[in-house]
Amino acid sequence: MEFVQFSVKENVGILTVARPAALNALNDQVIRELSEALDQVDPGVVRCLIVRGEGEKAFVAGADIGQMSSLSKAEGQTFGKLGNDVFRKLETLPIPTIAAVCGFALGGGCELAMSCDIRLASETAVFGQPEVGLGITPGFGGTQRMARLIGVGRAKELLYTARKVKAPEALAIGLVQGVYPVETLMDEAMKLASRIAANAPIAVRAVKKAVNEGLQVDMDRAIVIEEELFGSCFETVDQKNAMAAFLEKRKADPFVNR
Ligand code: DAK
Repeated sequence: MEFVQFSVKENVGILTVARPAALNALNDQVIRELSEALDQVDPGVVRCLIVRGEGEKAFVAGADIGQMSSLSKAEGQTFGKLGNDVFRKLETLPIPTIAAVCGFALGGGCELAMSCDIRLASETAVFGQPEVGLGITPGFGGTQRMARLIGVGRAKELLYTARKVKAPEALAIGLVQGVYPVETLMDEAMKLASRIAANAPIAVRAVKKAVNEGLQVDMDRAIVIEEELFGSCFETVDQKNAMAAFLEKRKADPFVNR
């Protein structure tokens, strides 16, 4: 892969968009490589995934404007589907995901971050959906995920105006869950990922599925989804060992993901 790197460090996967000459902008090759990298994430090994951009200036500065500028209607729709399929693959990845956003996260970059479960930002981070200023709508799920994450009124204000949001405001409106100096952002993301990775992986994956799927349906159905996932955790090695350790008043062994 030319523009996407994937590595694993102690059960934590790190996926890096690495096209710094174009501020990590997403052309179709980057999007295809992201898809390929996501296919490499093995939940048997990786318990949490961090998504980042190379360098300090940009997480991802959007879809590639040069490439998009000459698309026909049909090509635009195809490009939108390519991105949407990959971002949905990221959103529904069985393990938790954290976007570590340093610098610009605009357009497709903001949408990439919003496809992750949790967003941590650098103090220098800037978010926004500038598409209406370019004569298009957000095309990788921005209209849908932003409204769900920060509420309909706030999302519409940002989407209609194309206004950029700096890190402190992003934190205040719930677009991100933490803001850190540039130098410590990745350490903080690793700390959070390691904390997640230290919990029972089958249970953590079930929680992600319960939240994601439950939010798509009414409460009566949602609670049944939770019941089923709750039940699925029983008889696992980790459930048995952790509860036995509690009852025997001893420290539990590390979870084995079985
Ligand atoms: N695409 C391509 N190249 C980009 C880019 C982008 N989005 N952003 C930056 N670059 C390139 C610049 O062209 C420049 O390249 P060279 O000229 O050096 O070759 C290099 O990165 C450095 O950028 P600047 O020289 O502009 O750096 P500055 O510090 O001056 O400014 C900036 C940084 C982030 C403020 C500025 O680069 C900027 O405004 N970039 C564009 C941000 C933007 O508008 N992003 C949103 C793109 S729209 C859809 C599917 C998808 C989408 C929509 C619809 N459907 C199919 C319906 C998604 C749309 C978007 O993401």
